[in-house]
Amino acid sequence: MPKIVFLNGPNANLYGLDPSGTYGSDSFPVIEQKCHDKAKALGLELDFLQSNHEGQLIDWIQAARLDAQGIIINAAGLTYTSIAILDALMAFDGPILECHMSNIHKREPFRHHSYISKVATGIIAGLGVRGYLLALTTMSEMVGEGA
Ligand code: DHK
Repeated sequence: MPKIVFLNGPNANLYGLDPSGTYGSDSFPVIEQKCHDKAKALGLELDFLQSNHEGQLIDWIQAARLDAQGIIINAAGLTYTSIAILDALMAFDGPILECHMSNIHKREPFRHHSYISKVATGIIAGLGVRGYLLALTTMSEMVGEGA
């Protein structure tokens, strides 16, 4: 069964609690459950992880080199600042999908440049939790037999 690591960066644990509704109304545990349900239906093993700490995210990316076939990542605010996360991702061999709940290109200019995009196989933004599920479906095709 292919293993996918789905990484969520700082403040993702607050999704659904933001009164502006930028990240939808689903709480982070609900999003996590939806992703696990989808992964199960697709026959994927899923590590769905969240940290507010850059180093922890880097450790998980490095660990993924050993036993994961793909990475999906929403590095949240670190998307725009972290060359260290970019470097860690560059050392990963499989497909990498960059995901954002919101359409970052519709938002403030400082959200328009992503370091992750330099290494991402593809990018999904603005589709909320649907984008996460789409990323899992796409990843399943990418890592599947004969993909
Ligand atoms: C999530 C965040 O927390 C922001 O820092 C990013 C991203 C956008 C999202 O849309 O999922 O700018």
